[in-house]
Amino acid sequence: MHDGYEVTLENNTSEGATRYTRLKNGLLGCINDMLAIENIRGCPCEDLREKIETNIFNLVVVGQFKRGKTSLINALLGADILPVAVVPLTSIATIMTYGEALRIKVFFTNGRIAEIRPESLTEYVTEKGNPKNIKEVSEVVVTFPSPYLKDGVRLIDTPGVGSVYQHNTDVAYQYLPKSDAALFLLSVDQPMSRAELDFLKDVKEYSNKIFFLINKADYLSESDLKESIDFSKNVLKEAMGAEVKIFPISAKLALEGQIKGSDELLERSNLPAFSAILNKFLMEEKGNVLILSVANNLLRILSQARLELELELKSLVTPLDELKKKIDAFENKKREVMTEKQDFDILLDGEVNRLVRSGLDEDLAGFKKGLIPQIEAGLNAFYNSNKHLSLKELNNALDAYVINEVRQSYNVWRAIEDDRLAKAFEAICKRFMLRINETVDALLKFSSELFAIPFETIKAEALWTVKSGFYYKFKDEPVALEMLTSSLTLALPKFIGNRIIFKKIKEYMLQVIDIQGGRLRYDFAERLDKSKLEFRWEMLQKIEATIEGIGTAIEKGMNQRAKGEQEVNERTQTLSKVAGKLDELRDRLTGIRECVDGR
Ligand SMILES: Nc1nc2c(ncn2[C@@H]2O[C@H](COP(=O)(O)OP(=O)(O)OP(=O)(O)O)[C@@H](O)[C@H]2O)c(=O)[nH]1
Ligand SMILES: [Mg+2]
Repeated sequence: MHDGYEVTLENNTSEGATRYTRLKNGLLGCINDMLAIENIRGCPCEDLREKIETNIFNLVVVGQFKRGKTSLINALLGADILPVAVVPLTSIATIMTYGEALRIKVFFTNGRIAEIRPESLTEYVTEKGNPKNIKEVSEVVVTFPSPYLKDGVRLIDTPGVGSVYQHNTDVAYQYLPKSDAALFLLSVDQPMSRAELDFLKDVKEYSNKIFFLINKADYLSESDLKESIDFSKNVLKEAMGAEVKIFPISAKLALEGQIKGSDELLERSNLPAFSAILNKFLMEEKGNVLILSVANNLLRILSQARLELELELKSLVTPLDELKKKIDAFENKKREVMTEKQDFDILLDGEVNRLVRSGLDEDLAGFKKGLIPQIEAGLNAFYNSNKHLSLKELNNALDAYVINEVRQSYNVWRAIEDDRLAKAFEAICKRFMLRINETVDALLKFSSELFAIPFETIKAEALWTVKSGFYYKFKDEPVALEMLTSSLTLALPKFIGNRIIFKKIKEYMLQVIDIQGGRLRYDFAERLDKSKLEFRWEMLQKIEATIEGIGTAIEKGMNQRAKGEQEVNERTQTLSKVAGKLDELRDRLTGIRECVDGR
């Protein structure tokens, strides 16, 4: 199984990542040097540093049960960390992320977190060790020192869909919306099925990018493999409405190759070739965007610092009465900007409220409408197959059924809605940030013209801090919601028949759907409100910092002047040295920017 089927496979596994690391380190170096310059305010640089350091690429591995998803993750990491088996196994999502040592944390649905030993992993993430998730695990996070994860790549193993365990399928769905790419795994020993295609339809809807892999290629001869690929390719072409690439791999050979240090096995597994293409995609689609926008934002900060420096220089030499007039003009402009600032505030409030009403509320109502008949149908079937139970047992079983179904369905909806709201919120913030930047630029331009100083405005895409953007919070926190608990049993009269229980359970189902919907709505609305407040604070800070920066620069100049000619000369010299440093940093950043542009 070699190349030649779909693409010319380049053997440059780490080239993309290395280049990204180099550019990233270049930017971090610039940030450090900028922080050492007194004229530059630290905070925006620190935020940008955080942005680079916490950048994450989420890769979700999905597919039918037993296609080799977990094996693929082990192979990518080159270690036998996650349990694999011949029966449907993975039941909980596991997130692999970079860390100095192998450490495993289990997050439970009630918010508890426990660190466990690697040997015990099976007891939590597999259907066998944790049947129907009786241990109430929400997800597992494994840190591991693999170079593959070093640049912020996170690999997410999901349970296989389509097995007899419906709850496993639901878990897989929760991880799609925020993935940067989904790795959709097929296998040569199972021709593509209807269920696989149905699943693909959803993956297509929720995932930003899909890579198709056909695993266990080691089972087949080269000609059989080609036939298998051609078959899947045709089926996929129809499903996707376009030609797709399929990468044949063998997770088994790849892992063996890594463990034995055999390049030959690795080569045969075809995994290095695939991961090279995957890396290239990640770097180009996401890495470059990040590098460019951080570089531009830093250039903005530099350009503003340069202007402030020139303003100080000018106010060292401008005749006093002329300077006073200029300060008055600046004060007037400042008042104008302050009014604009208030308008922003009101508009932002309005937009976020609209998002809650016509985004969140409508989505929730729509979801509930579809959910009721769906759970009702399941409940009917469940009731019919459990009628033989004693009343008490029946009651408990129905109760548990409702709770579980409602909880799971909402979990899936929550993940999708979270992504939808975050994107909408991000769009609002971006729009506002652009306008704030324009206002800030106008103020800087005004000052530069007032003092006849050249000034370069730099357009930079809005990057607000990771802290405030809930968009980037991908399951970093345990689920903050209280989970549903059962309460039906309490309300039952003593003499009661099957039918009455069934009637009551239906009422109960509606209540539970309402309660859980209400909780999620509250959580979303509160998070949106918090995010809005943080964003607003940051946005207003930006304007105020600009006003203050200009004001302080002029003031400094005037104060130095009052001290006499020698002071003025010394200050002039210091400032021109700083100007040199600023220019040197500007050149370095422009270099980084060109490196990305001319990739
Ligand atoms: N021959 C061969 N077997 C493989 C390969 N990859 C995985 N397997 C086997 O396929 C079986 C399933 O592998 P898993 O990695 O557990 O599959 P999965 O997709 O994670 O399964 P679920 O978690 O149940 O959905 C195991 O017996 C693996 O050893 C491969 O490349 N070649
Ligand atoms: Mg698995």
